[in-house]
Amino acid sequence: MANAKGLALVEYDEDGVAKAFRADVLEGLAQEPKAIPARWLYDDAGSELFEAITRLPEYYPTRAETAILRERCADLRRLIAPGRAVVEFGSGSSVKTPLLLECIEPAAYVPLDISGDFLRAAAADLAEKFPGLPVHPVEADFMQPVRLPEAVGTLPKLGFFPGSTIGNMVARTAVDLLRSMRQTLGGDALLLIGMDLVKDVAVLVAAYDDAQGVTAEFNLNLARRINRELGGTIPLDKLRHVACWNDTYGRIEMHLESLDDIEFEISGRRFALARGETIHTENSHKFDRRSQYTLLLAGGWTPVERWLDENGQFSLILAEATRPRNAP
Ligand code: AVI
Repeated sequence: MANAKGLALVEYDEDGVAKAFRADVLEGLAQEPKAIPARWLYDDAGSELFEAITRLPEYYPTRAETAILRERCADLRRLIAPGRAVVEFGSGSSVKTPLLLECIEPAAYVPLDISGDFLRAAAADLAEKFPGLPVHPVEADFMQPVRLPEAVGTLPKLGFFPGSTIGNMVARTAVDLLRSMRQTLGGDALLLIGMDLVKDVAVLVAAYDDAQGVTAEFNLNLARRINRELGGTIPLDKLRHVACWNDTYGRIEMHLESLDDIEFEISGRRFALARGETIHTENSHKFDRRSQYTLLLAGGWTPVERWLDENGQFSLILAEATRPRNAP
C-alpha cells in the first residue's frame, strides 16, 4: 500500500491494529514450534523498554558502538564526503545519530520507522539538535524498498543501520533487506552498519537476561500487546522470559516459556501451550568477520572499512553498493 507520494505505508484495520500484526500472531501461534516475528516487540511501550535496555550495565552493544562512532569520527569524515542524505533504517536513538551527523556534514536526514509516534518524536528531537538540517521522517516498513521523499531524490545517500538490528534477521531475510536497502538508496550509495560479534556465552546471555529484568519486561510486553490489541486472554503470570545461546546458528534466542499447561484466545481463535513449551520471539545473530562479509556481499554491498571498539565486542562496517563487474 502506498500514499499519494508513493511512500510505503503500514495498513491498519478498523480497530487501528496493524493488519500484519494480527496475521503474524495468528499464523505464528498456529505453527510448531510457535514463533512471532521480533518486529512486533516494538510498539511504543516496547520501544521505550528497548531504550532502557540500551542503558543496562550488561547490554554492551550500544556503549561499544557509540564508542566506535566517537573514536572513528575522523575516519568517517575522510571516507564519507559531505552532502549525502543520511537514511536511517529505524528512527534514530538520542546518542548515535547525532554523533554521525556531527561528523559527516550531511545534506538531509531521513529516518524510516514502522512506529509512527516514536518516529515523529525522534525526528523532532533531531531537528531541534540540528536546526539547519532538513529532516524528512517516513513511516514505513523498511523491509520493503521505500520510495524516499522527492526532496532528497537527487542527493547521494548514506544508509545508517546501527545497533546490529541486522542480527535480528535470519540470513535469508537479512540478505533480502540488504538488497532492498540498495534499491531504496541507489547505486552510488554507502551503508554504515553495526554488527555484533560472537563472544563469551556468559557475556551474551547476561546481555539478554539482565539482573533488573528489563529485557524480561520487553519480551513479556509482546504478550501484553497481543492481549490489548488483539483481544487476547494470555495469562501473563504463566509466562517467563528465557534467553539462550544457539551455537548452531550463532545466535541468542529469546522465548516466552509457559510455566503451566495453558489455554487462551486471540481474536476469537483458541490456542494452547504445554508446560515448558515456548513462543520464540527474537533471534539476535552474532558474527565474525567472514560471516559479516559473506552477508554483505550477498546483499549487494562491498565492505570498505571495518572498525571494532577497544574491547573487540562490536563492529561498525562501512560498505559501498557493489558495482556490477566481471569477477572470477
Ligand atoms: C534491536 N536489537 C539489535 C536488539 C538486539 O540486541 O538484538 C534487540 C534486543 N533484544 C533484547 N535485547 C535487545
